Amino acid sequence: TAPRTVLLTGAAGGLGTLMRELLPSYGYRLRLFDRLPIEGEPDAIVADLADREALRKAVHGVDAVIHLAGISLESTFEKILQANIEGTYNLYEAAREEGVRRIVFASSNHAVGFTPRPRDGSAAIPVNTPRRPDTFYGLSKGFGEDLASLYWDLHGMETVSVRIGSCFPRPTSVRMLSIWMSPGDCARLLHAALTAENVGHTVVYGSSANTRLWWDLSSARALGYEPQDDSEEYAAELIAAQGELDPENPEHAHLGGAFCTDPPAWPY
Ligand code: NAI
Ligand code: 15L
Repeated sequence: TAPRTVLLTGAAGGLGTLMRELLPSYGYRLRLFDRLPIEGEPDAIVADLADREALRKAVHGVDAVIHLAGISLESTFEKILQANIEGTYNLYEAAREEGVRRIVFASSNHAVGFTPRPRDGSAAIPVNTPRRPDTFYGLSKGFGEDLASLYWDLHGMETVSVRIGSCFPRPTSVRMLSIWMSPGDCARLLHAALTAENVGHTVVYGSSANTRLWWDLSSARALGYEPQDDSEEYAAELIAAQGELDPENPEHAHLGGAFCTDPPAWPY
């Protein structure tokens, strides 16, 4: 089949850069969008999510959108409001106006970050666990999920909201052993989210098949996602350097980790 054209917002960021490398091998033709220019990509659309006209042109003629753009750490409410809440609304409105049928939304584990982390033997966190945002950032991800739900019910636009754990080339903390998603598995999950039929609005957790997994991957697997990686190969080294998670340490008590105690700040 002909490659599908997909708009990738946030294409200049960490995850966007990894996905620019991996997604074309699935046959996608990517159109790139970010506030920042991307070296070697003169055709990328350089615009802010506040620019509705630019968004409208960006989504014109695409088959689907992968929406990664936004503030990816904690910030002031005003900045989160503009980039993540209004920005995501602007993207959905542009997509509606241009008839785009499918969006994959980069939600985050921080939408439910104050959920106690499962201890040994306790049940995995389900996708329908109550929202417990740990930051204004996490709150904005809950907004995005509900916006996606509204646009499905009202306008028939489908979304897969992926509550991403930690997607980086390798896990760098003991917490990440439970929620890490390898870049290869991320590309597999995005491909499944773009191609599965009749998703309506589906919420999934985004991670590899980690031995120490804290959540339920069944809704992701139901899309056809088959994770290939497991963080366990990094476990011995990380535990030797950092120790096991400490039940007495508040930073280790919840899914969101340090976002619940001392959230990392968005630098701009
Ligand atoms: P990042 O911060 O590296 O990339 C975000 C990109 O969005 C940047 O290139 C930035 O320039 C762009 N951006 C920010 N505000 C914008 C605006 N107003 N208009 C246009 N572009 C704007 O973040 P990363 O790690 O690549 O994450 C991508 C997405 O995935 C984010 O939405 C993040 O919240 C989400 N996510 C990522 C996780 C991870 O492990 N990398 C975990 C959970 C969620
Ligand atoms: C996120 O939502 C952030 O965007 C990412 O930078 C990581 O901090 C990740 O969560 C995490 O929880 O490790």
